[in-house]
Amino acid sequence: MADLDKLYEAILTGKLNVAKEVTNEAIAENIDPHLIINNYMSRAMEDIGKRFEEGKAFVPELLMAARAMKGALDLLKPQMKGAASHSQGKVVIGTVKGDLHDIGKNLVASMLEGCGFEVINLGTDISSEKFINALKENQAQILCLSALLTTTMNYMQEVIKALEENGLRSQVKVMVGGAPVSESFARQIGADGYSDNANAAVTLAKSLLSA
Ligand code: B12
Repeated sequence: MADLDKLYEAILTGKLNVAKEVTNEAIAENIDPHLIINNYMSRAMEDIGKRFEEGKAFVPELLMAARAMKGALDLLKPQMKGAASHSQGKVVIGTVKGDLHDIGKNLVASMLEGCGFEVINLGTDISSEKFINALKENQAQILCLSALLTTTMNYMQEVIKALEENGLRSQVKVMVGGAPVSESFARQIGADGYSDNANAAVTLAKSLLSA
């Protein structure tokens, strides 16, 4: 039996190999990837975040945890594909300029992919020009913007402005998220939707496209 508490512990303490080992065991046992991510992996990242905020963990520990999280998530990604038989729509996603946090954004991307969306994941530190080019190139219907810093969240508004300037605003639904982002901030900058977790992001994406 895969010991998922060991997976939680491995991410919390940044042990990549143990995290991968337990994840592979869980995959072999057909355990639902969403359960693994929501109940164990995300919880470990939340808890290392709390430790960091309390001064009990430091940047190297965060990086190790992030690496273990990413390693385990990469193994689970293919398990989440193929649930839907046809594409739900195209999504361009990225973390905005100046911001290097990508764990939450990658979770959102994986959940969307797992639920049948085609996802173009641009990475981190993405300028409005890059977002616009990717939207045009892929004719995507949804743009997902992530920011984890209070200093970078304002850049989301610049991206929305750039959409307007490029005549794309009416064709693209904009979803925003990340720890400092809120529903009221989303409304204030003119986004179409906000969610504080990856599961709700999928529901939101579906409802925006059916609206
Ligand atoms: C891990 C981490 C790092 C790692 C990032 C590794 C990586 N590859 O991502 C490293 C060590 C690199 C890092 C660096 C820094 N960090 Co940091 N980091 C964190 C930490 C502890 C956890 C973030 C995380 O991964 N959470 C887990 C994921 C799953 O949650 P999430 O990102 O919130 O995503 C969920 C939702 O928000 C939502 N979501 C996210 N994006 C989107 C997008 C859409 C469209 C939708 C719908 C939903 C959605 O769904 C996700 C999944 O459920 C946070 C603390 C915290 N509690 O958030 C600090 C934190 C964000 N960091 C902080 C700081 C200050 C920094 C640094 C400036 C530190 C420094 N002095 O160098 C640098 C900045 C580097 C940069 N330019 O970006 C501060 C920000 C403070 C602020 N008010 O701005 C925080 C809050 C810590 C703190 N309390 O001081 N950090």
